[in-house]
Amino acid sequence: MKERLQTLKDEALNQVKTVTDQQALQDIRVHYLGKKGQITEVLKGMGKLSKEERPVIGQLANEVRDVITEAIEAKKSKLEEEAIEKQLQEETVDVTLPGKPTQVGGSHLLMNVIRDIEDLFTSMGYQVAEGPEVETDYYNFEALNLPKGHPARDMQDSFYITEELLMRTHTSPVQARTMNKHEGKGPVKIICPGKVYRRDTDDATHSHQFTQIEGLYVDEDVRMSDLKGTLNALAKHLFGEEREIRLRPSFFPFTEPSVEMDISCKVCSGKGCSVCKKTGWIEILGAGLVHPNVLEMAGFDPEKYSGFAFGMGPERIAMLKYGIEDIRHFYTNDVRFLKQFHRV
Ligand code: 2NL
Repeated sequence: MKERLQTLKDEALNQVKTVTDQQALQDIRVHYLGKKGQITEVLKGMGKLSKEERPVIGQLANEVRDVITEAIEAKKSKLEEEAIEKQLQEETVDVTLPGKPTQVGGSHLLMNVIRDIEDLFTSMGYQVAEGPEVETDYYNFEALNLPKGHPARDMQDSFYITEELLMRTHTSPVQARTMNKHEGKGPVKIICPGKVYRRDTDDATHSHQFTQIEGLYVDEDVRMSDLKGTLNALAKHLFGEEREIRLRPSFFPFTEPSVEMDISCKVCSGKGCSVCKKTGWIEILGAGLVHPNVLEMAGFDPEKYSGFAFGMGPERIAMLKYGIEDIRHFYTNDVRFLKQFHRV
């Protein structure tokens, strides 16, 4: 039995020495020290021994068990340390490596144009006003001197939700609503940017959804000369000090008189080129003095108050300013287009 124990010890220590993973080590523990293990097997045979031999073998068996247990414990710690070390090696982060560059977005070109115009007008004492995109027939048409059956309604066919509700065709209803809130007392000085909708077939110059920015100034004694001075400041702010403006008579149902404003062509300095269609002038916006009917419907006394209004399309401004040839670029959102105009 002595020899058997000695062999078991050598065998076990040898195996512990060469083992490289924790599960195999656990298997060795069970094989030698477990309830049905080799040492227990030896101890079971103790009954056959003489009284003298029993304590000697018992002591030896204990010693062998202790030695194996110790060896296993030591190996276990060693394997655990090695595992942690390996993990540390594998999971090291080199904080000196350069980071992955993050994609930084920017505002849309149309937003830049709108903000630029807002900045100019707020610096002149205007407030920015917004309103609903789903609008009533009353505010979208009626309050703007476009009664039911008016032929000019055909020019602004829209998307109807019900007979009386539609996607707004211009931002003018925001101005009518704001005037109403003032309860007949001026001044009203607002600029209204936003999305508008028209039933249209999309092409290079038409979109069923686009943006507008309209301005309105109502007070006592507002005149055509006030409008002209304001529009001149706008044209020079947007396109440069060297630009001249020209007002031509026009028609809008909500203004009387109505005008259209052109700016002098920078490409040919007024001599005539393809941009200005050989006229030397480029049309930018529509404007006029607020129609007395519109003032009256919004609760203002047309005998006491007068006002001017104007409206423009930020898409058109951006296309002229940056030479963009297709309005669809604003809405197809190709980042290669958009990122050219990102502002920091
Ligand atoms: C254009 C022309 C215009 C207005 C918009 C307006 C609003 C009220 C009263 C009177 Cl509440 N007028 N807006 C006036 C003239 C022209 O827009 O070509 N826009 C793109």
